[in-house]
Amino acid sequence: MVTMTAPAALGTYELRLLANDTFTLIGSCTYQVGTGPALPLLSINDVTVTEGNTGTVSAIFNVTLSPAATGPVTVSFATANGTATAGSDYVTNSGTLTFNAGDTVKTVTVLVNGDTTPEANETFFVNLSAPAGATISDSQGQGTITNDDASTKGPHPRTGSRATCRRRPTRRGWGPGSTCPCRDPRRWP
Ligand SMILES: [Ca+2]
Ligand SMILES: [Ca+2]
Ligand SMILES: [Ca+2]
Repeated sequence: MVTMTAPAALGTYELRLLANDTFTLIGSCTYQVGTGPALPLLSINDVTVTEGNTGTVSAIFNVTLSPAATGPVTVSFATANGTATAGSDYVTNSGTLTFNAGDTVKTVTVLVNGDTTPEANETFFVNLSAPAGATISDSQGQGTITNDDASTKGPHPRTGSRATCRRRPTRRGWGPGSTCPCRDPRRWP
């Protein structure tokens, strides 16, 4: 038996067998050093949902495998905060997707919590990692939560924002001539 180490450079090579005493060519064959067939690609899309005021709304992400594989493909997924916060704005989700032979699309559902709090539009992410049987071409889906709550408060005296002030009035009340007692614009959400 002959064991050979393949050359590092890709290409076509010829293997020759020579007689030990006369260096006469006894036989030869060609062989190819290559990368093998390319793995299929995984990607995830971006999703926008309107927040709602109660219960949850589903943000459904599509994870796409292209082209379809002939064997099983798996990939892990996990949510991550952007400006939105897990636990209050949306529900954390993570796990593993399995594509059987021929499957091209799997979904990841993230539950977005409704509320009546005036906020900016907020974002979170679904990240793909640890693929098996495929490579990742787009690892991050962005979820955008469109806020649908208008403020009932007047504009902030300094910033002009119409978002609700989270600070409570003191025992003396909100103070004369002002819709908000905030001295610090950073306290205005
Ligand atoms: Ca709402
Ligand atoms: Ca919210
Ligand atoms: Ca809101």
